Amino acid sequence: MGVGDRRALITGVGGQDGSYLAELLLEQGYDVFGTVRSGSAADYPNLAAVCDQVQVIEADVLDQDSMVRALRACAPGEVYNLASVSFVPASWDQPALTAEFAAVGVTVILEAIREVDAATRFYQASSSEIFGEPAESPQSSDTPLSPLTPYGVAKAYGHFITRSYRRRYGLHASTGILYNHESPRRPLEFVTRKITHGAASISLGLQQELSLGDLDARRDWGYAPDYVRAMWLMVQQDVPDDYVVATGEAHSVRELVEAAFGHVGLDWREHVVTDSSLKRGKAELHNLIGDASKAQRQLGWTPTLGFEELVQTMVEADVATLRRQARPIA
Ligand code: G4F
Repeated sequence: MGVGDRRALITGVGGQDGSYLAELLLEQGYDVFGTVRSGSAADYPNLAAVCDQVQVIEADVLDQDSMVRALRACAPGEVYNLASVSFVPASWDQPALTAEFAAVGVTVILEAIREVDAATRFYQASSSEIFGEPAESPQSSDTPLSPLTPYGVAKAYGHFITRSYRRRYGLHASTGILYNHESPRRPLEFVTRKITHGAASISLGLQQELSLGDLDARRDWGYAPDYVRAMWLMVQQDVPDDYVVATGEAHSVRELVEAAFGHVGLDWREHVVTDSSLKRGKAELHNLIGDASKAQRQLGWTPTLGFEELVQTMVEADVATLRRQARPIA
């Protein structure tokens, strides 16, 4: 297939990752299609820069007929399944719905691919949450799964069913076990964006304090545009496989707060309060650090942004957005 013939379908195209992936594929000369449950590209702020280039199809990952129709309508060579609940605490409030989207939905798409064109390449968004309480640290794609949260359990199903279809039916189906990946497009409930937006807002006098949960919690945080590049690289390989995508460095929430507030010249201790209702207690995950050496070796993938630069990029984006919003309309 020539470069000009390349067509890709992204489920969850309106989210952080979907929108960055759409931009990357458009740059590579793809025709990009995205499924949304309803509405048009213009309803998704993350797609603002590319909304007239991404062709949106209404389809539901829980409805196989609608996925079959979507695949027939755009005949993609590559399908990226990014549709899922993504906020982990919400998965405790809606565990069955989480399982439907993050687990059953994967099977629906794999079945639709088998029905329409089994040569279609498939990417499944797995997550470090599938390691839950890991038996080793750092984790690689060989580390046994031990999920703890409903989200992690559902993602583990999606991970295994993708491998199962790869083996049983020979599908070109890969999984990316992605560790936390952030950007200015991260919704505000996630801790990175909550902190960078909070620091920006306090520095502009728009907010006084910021409530957070466990400051000692640690995560391996990377930059979302780097991680969508890894997704694309996986799908370009001759042989499908599973890859960990991570920076290999963990930082605490306290370090994140220090970096964000420091960037706007504030002492975080004067503004951050802890709220025990935001702590996850026994549901908190520890020791999640990824070993991305296989992705580095086989895909030639390396992250471009380190922790400090990531925080700086996000704080600066939040300051710029808040300034723009505060400006009176002429
Ligand atoms: O930003 P978080 O909510 O992300 P979490 O739960 O690690 O999940 C993210 O990464 C996963 C791995 O890639 C994805 F699968 C998942 O979809 C999502 O993208 O929380 C990060 C850490 C946790 O340890 C949490 O306890 O920050 C801690 N934290 C401390 N205070 C807080 C807060 N998290 C949130 N959301 N809000 C707080 O006030």
